[in-house]
Amino acid sequence: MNFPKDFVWGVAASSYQIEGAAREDGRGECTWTRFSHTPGKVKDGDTGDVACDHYHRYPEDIALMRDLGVHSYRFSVSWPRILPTGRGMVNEAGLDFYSRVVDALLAEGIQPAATLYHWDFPQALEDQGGWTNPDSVKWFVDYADVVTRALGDRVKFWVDFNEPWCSSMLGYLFGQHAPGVQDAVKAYRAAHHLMLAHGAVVPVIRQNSPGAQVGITLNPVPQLPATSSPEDIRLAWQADGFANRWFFDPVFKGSYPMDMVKLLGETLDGLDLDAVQSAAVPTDFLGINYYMRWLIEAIPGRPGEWGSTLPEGAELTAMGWEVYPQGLTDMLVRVHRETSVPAIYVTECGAAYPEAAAPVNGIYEDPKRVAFLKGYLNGAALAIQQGVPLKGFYVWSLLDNFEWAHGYEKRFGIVHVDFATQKRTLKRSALYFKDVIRNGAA
Ligand code: GCO
Repeated sequence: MNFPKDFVWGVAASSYQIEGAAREDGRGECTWTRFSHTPGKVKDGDTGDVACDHYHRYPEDIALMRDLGVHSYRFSVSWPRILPTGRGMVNEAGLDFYSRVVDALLAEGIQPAATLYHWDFPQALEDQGGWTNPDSVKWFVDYADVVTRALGDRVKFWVDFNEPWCSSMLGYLFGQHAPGVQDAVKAYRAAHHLMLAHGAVVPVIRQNSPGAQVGITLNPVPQLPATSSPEDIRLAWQADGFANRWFFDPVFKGSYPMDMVKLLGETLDGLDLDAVQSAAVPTDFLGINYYMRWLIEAIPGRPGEWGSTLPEGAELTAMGWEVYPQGLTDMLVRVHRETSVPAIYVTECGAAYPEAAAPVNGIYEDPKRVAFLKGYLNGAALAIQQGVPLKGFYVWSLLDNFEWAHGYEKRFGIVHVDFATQKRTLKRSALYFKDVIRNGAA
């Protein structure tokens, strides 16, 4: 399948997952530092203290990107590296780091694509309620102002938030992510403030970075009924409200889905739901992170409750996520149909598989990841054929890295990292992606 000539091929990563240097050059504590150092929260007690040591090794990593021929690198900025206590004093050393990364990318002809928030929230502000505090909107905008003033002359592609569903629901409802809270009221407060912050920050970024493309990255997950029973169909729509519409509707319609507002009832007490109108600020693009679909089924004996299941014989990644590329095509088509956004980028897509035993002739063989990427790239190409304005595709991830609560066990990289030595070794999938970029075809 061929891609348009000007299609943007990229790789993606995020600050906490790769940088390490958790206590260097004045970086403040983030919620993930606190969370990962709390026993029992992360597999094997892993932390992002060192991670891929990208903070020191970024020249080597950018050289890898250049050798693969990638056009763009999506990275994120660590808020507490810039503002150690979340607000107030600016840590110039933190800004300098990102400035050096941006310059090094540009020197190789690689376009920087910066995400302002990919989950490493300043602990000092979490101590004041984090995203559940209405002041978080202003905290975030002030931080974003500092970053976009410093880098906005050279970075021309900005994502404000990465996956607000994860920040709010994994962080404050399920507690699987930092800050590890389990409280529905807090989760919906956090989600609300994330939406308000999106609306408030877009004009600030535009002002500081003239001519830049500005957007948000959401992680829609298709919610399909596991059977044709009316109850499964009804619950699948509810799951869609929870996972997708609760974020898509604010961003594109300026309102919350009424069916969900009714269902959530007093969980939303005290929130000014109408204020979410401000979230429907025009953006230049929408970023989609795509990994999986859910098949929704009623839970027997627990009326109104649903769970997700897998189809018989499903092929799974190491995360237990089903390999189903058609889901990407369908979701891109749906998002294009239901929103007026002029451009869409897949800002993340990729897969974890177990580490291959040892490299052969200097390459780790990862045939499943190659097949995964081929499948999803073809899924993306099919969406373009159906009229979706898909402009680029970022593979998650360049390097094996800190996979949140799974620690280092789950490897998403197209480049292998030996975490004992920090040695980088190509996997076959990196060479496959290099060919895709060179040929403009998957
Ligand atoms: C995400 C996450 C990434 C994960 C990836 C694989 O944006 O979902 O940003 O940080 O590592 O999704 O789970």
